[in-house]
Amino acid sequence: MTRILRTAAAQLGPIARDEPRAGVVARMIALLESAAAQGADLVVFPELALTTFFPRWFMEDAAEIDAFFETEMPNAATMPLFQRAKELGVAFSFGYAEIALEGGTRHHYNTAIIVDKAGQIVNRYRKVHLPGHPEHEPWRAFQHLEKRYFEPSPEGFSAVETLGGVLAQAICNDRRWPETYRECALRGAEMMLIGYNTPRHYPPAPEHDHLQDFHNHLSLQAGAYANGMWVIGVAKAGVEEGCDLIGGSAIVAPTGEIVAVAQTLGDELVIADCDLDRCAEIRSNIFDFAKHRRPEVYTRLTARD
Ligand code: CDV
Repeated sequence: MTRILRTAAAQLGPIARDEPRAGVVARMIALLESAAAQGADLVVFPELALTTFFPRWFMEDAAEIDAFFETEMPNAATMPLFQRAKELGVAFSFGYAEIALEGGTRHHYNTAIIVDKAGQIVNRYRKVHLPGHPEHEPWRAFQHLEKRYFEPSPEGFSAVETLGGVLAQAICNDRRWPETYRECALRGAEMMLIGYNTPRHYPPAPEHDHLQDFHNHLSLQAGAYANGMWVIGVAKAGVEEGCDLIGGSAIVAPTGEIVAVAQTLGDELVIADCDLDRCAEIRSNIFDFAKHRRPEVYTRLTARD
């Protein structure tokens, strides 16, 4: 029996600061319906898919900040997406800003979930690697305040058995870290779902701005190849509130080859048939972990110093 997941990377174009969630969800449903009409099993949306990328602004007012967060999922705004996907029998994933009440304390996370074809949330991942800075840095053309608005995940990575395979999630900056893919691969993941918001301009090192698209695909392709897994990279793209976000949403095979890639910087589907059994092409060969890995000499990888 083949294990082919027809997967759609559902790239989103810019979302304005004042665009209501209902408008964004309507755009997501349009992409979902188009993907379903093309036989997709799984539709993957980007990081912080429901709102504009708000960490670009310095804010001090808690209510103003919390307005970008969701306190429950699904909620009134996203329920139409959950319902339509269930009617169509399509699984999906998306990122959002989460407020979680844990032990009587409110926590803020940059979160992504996987929802199966029956409409159940089967995986919830909170971003591990939070880039940026915690305080206002007015010298920047725009802020990147993820370290101010979010806490890093306390639980780390997870892999879930669903859709006949094993799926894992990461969020944006996580994709640049080789540890992300290896940790998930060791947990059995055969496909990584990774949404991102990546500005073309990186204020601390503007000399690398022209390399943003290259570094994006380099990271996705290297992660896929060195771990023998499918990688679905999905952008929020285009000029959002004056900030130029890269596109380049891509589906990468376990060989590291890009099999489908976005052509625009707007709402766009990138679709490919992902045969999960192809992971063995790499994992039973050059990266056969059981045969060739040497964890006993990798002692620095989990040590603090
Ligand atoms: N949303 C992100 O995590 N963006 C970061 C940038 C800005 C450093 C990224 O790695 O793409």
